[in-house]
Order: sequence, then structure tokens, then C-alpha cells
Amino acid sequence: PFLLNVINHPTFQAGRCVTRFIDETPELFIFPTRRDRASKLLTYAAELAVNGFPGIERPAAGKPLPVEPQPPAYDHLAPLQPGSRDLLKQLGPVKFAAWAREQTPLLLTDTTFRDAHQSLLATRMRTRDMVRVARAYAALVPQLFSIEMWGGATFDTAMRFLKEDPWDRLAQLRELIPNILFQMLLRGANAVGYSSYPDNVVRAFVHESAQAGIDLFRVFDSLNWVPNMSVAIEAVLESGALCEAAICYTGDLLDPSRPKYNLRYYVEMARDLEKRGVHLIAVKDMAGLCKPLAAAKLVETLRQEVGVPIHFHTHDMGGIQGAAVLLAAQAGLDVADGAIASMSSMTSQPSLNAIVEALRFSPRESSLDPQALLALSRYWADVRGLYEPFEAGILAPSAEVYAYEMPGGQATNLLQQAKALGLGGRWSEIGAMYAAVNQLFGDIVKVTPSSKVVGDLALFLVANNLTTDDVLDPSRDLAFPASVVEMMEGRLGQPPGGFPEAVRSRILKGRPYLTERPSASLPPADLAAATEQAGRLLNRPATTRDALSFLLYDKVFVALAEHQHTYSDTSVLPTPMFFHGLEPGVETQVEIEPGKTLIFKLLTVGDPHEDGTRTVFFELNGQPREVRVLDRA
Ligand code: 3PY
Ligand code: ZN
Repeated sequence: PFLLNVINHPTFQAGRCVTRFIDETPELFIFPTRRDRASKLLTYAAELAVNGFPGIERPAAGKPLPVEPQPPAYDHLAPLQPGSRDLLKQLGPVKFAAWAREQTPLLLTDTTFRDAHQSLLATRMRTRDMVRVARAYAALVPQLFSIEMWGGATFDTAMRFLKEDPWDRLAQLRELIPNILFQMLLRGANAVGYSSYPDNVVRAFVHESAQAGIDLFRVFDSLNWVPNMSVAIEAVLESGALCEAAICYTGDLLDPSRPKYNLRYYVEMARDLEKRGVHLIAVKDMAGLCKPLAAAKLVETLRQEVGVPIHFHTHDMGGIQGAAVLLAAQAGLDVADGAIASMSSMTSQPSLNAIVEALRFSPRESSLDPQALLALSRYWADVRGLYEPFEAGILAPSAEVYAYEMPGGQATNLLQQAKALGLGGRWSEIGAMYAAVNQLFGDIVKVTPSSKVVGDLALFLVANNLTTDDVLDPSRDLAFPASVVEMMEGRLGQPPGGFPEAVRSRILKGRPYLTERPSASLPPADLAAATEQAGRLLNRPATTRDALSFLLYDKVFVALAEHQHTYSDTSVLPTPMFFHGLEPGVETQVEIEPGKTLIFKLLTVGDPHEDGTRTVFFELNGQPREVRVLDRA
């Protein structure tokens, strides 16, 4: 490095190198500490060999690591068939939506790349396992209406746990699947986060996402408050993408004793959304409460009352939601969501394979190829095996879903939180409390982030052996969770009919609250400053996309940048190696960029040194290498 420093020095290069140059130029002795990618990835492998991946149990000694699954075969030389994306480009969003509404076959969305793993595997699916099957999708199932592959919790999780850039996922998949619509889930004013963001952040986020390849934005609000969806809807309409506004379904519209969320409620919300120019309307049944007969009634009515296509999304918590899709299809549903069989059911969507089979030889028969779906299901089954540590262990449909009304993804998370508080054994009490808190709040829609608030208060009350009556008891001074206070302050917006005044005043203890859009009172974010800050963290010129990641998740972004400085881009690692490191004595090939492959082999982990570090011995491309890492056990 010393010689390199001399050669690269501007004084040397300018030919002004006199004999005292070396003595007078101390920076020649500052050697770059940045190591090459191979060394950084070795450090990662050494870290895993010594300390493991946070939160994941190590595979038993001697148990071979799983191998990377192979995607299904397809004809690599055949040109791709045009798909829904080609049609959207040809027709534009308005005519495309009209086309969708006229179709006889039921149109289908595959949620495997987003909601299915969010609901089954704690959102832990890595980009690599999606990218490996992406071209097979473009070739084998171009008849899909769309692929839901971005948004919701994936943006956060990609950075926080997988140490990946979510924008990279979008770009890579987009390149490999140019013919099928890409769909994302956008939480209205909460974007892909958990709180309200300034309008300019939401607008910039939509603009960048559309530029990066999102064709259809499903926009919802966690309290079904349309004003909170307005900025996102406007931004999507401006972007030229398809705007699908979601109505979150809760309660039971067939239950006459619970009239708050009745047919009229949904029709009025749908009409309001249609007036705002949205291209499609989704019925978003995030908890799997929209039972078959209710789904049919709702879809039939919505199709009579609005002119845009209806897209049905449900979770098969109760085990009967495939029937909801079928009855809705009979009632005129335009598009349904499903997940590939091996990633379907329970907390996830009903099986796409089963829906396609069930409709065969019927008027609504889908144009998807069952054999292609079967091949994809085999791939995803093997991929699912790689994520075994993240399985929730749910073995049967839920018998509690209708009693608790908890979204599927939340049930598994809340159970983890409960266990962390030592309340794992009181799950049915927590579920019942969740339902009681919902009533305390006036019966609200529960979906991220409002569902988290209900869960936070339920846990708080159970942990402190309190009831919802104690919340209303003026003689008690309770320190409510911050999320609860914030929701009462109107920071997530307003539910239909507002929050009950008695509850609000007890929780806010007389403090003021917002009644207008929470984002309206937030100052605009400084995008230029955020870009600069992101660039400093990344040590390269940052893009607006980096700036948005930083604005949405600043601490997570800092940790991601640190991870990349220390270990380089670990998204290139095969999933078994990313979570478990290397299997001793076994060669693992990693293509770190096209045409550049490294061969890693773990030899052994040394005994601890006095300073608490251990030396890990490897072969890298056949050459011996050692890395010392701190043993944090
Ligand atoms: C999300 O917001 O992540 C959801 O999946 C809501 O259902
Ligand atoms: Zn969902």
C-alpha cells in the first residue's frame, strides 16, 4: 500500500517528487482500511461461525445445510409472451381497468413475493430466492393479472433483518419480469412505515416507486379514513400507474346486531373512492373475516354501485376463504389474490393452484396453466424450507379468528411479544383483551398500524392485570403505551364516527388532539439534506431512493450502511450461507458479480484468545485465510 500511496499522490503524479517528499508527506503512511469484498464476506462467515445469526438457532452439528432450490425449467430461448404489463402500456390505466372489468376469466394476483411470506415467514424472504424464480414467472405464468411483490412490511424487513436494499429487489425483479404487472401495498399516509409522514415524502415515495417499476399501488388507510389516503391516491394518479384504493373489511356485514360496518358503509366508501378517480377498488380482508356469503354479497353490491373493477384480498385464517373467493367470483368479482399452494393458507392467502383448479371447466375458468403453477409451487416449497426458523408453527386453521379479529401477520408477532414479556401462556386472555380493546376504541379497523396500537394496549392491560374498565376509571393514573396516546391524539387519523370521547379524554388526560389529516401539520421533509446524509452514510453519492429509505427508517438505514461497510453486500450470498454461515469442510461458491465467483471453505474455529476473540480458519479460492472475530457468547 505504501508504494501505491506514493504513486497515487498528486505531488508524485505532478512530477514534483523531491527527496524530502516522503518525510514531508505523512498521509503516505495512512493506509486504506477498506478491505476487498472477499475479505468482508469472510468476516461475515467468521462472525456467523462464532456467533451465529441473531435470533436463529444453529443447525445441529453434523446436520447438512439445505441446498439452494432450483427454479422450474422453461424455454430460455422462446420470446416472452406479452402480459398484463404490456396491456397496461398499450391501453393506459383507465382503459386497462375497463378491460379488467370486462373479462370473463377470473383474473388472479400472486401474493407469494409479498404478503404470503409476510404472513407465514415473518417477512423474511430474501431477494435472491425471488430473483432466482423471476424469469420462470415471466415465461410460465404471463397470464397473471399481477404479482404483489413490494410494500407492506417488506420495505422495513429487507433493510432491518435481511440487510438488503428494497429498491434493489424491485429493480432486479423488474428487469427479469417485464411482462406482468407489479403491485405494491402502500399504507396511505403511513407509506411503508408505521406513522404518518409528511406529504412530500409520500409523494416522492410514490413517484420513485412508479419510476422503479411499480405498476399498481394498492392504497389503504389503517382506519379506513379516506382523507388519509388522498395524497397517496393523487400521487399514484399523477404517476401514471394504476391506483387501487382498498377498503379494509372488518366485523361481519351479515350480522344485524353490529351495524357499524354494514353494506351501506362499504358502498359509501367505495363511491367516495371512485369519485377520486381510482382505477380499481380492493376489498382488503386482512384478518380473514370476510366469510364466503358476506364476500359474495359485498362484491355483488359493489359491482352494482361502482363502475371500476373489484379486487378481493383475504387471508385464510379460518380455513374457508377459498370458498369466499369462489362465491365472490360467482358474484362477479374481477380479480382475486392467491398465493402459490406451498406458500398459501392459514395466515396467508388461499391457494392460487386450488382456485385455478376449482374454476376449471366453469364460466370463470382462469387462463393460468395449472402445470406451471404446480412447478412454481415445488420451487416455493423448497424455498420455504430455507426459512424454517421463521415459521410460526401454526398447524391448523384458527378457531379464534372471528372472536379476536386479529390480522394473521399480527397474531404471530403479538404472540412473540407476549412470550418476550413472559405472557406466552396467557394467549387466549390476550386475544380476548384484543377484542375488548377494539370495542373500547369504538370498534375500529385493525390493520397496520392501528392493529399494533390495539395489540399494544391489550398486552399492557394483560401484563398489568388490568381490564378495559380500568382504562375508564378516573381514580387510576395509567402510563399508557406511547402508540395508544398517539392514536388518541389523532396521529393515525380518525375512525368512522371518531374515537369514543370518554376513552380519548381518559387517555389524553385533557391534552389536545388533531381532527384533521395528521400529515397536514407535518413540515415537509428536506429531501436534499436527507440525500446528502444518506450519501455520507453510504460513502457514495446517494439517490432519492436512498434518501427515502433513510427518511422512512433512519436508524435501520444507518445499521444497514454499517453492515455493508463491514461485510459488503451480503445479498449475494445463498440463503443457507446468509443465515447459517458455512458448513465445515464444504466448498460454497458465491457469484459476487456476474462472472466473478469466490469459493469459500470453512476449516475450523480456533479456541478463544485472551482478548475474547477467536480465529476462524478458511480457504478462499483454495488459499488459506484467517479472520479474528469477537466471541460474544
Ligand atoms: C401491511 O400493511 O403490511 C399489511 O399487510 C396490512 O394488511
Ligand atoms: Zn394481506
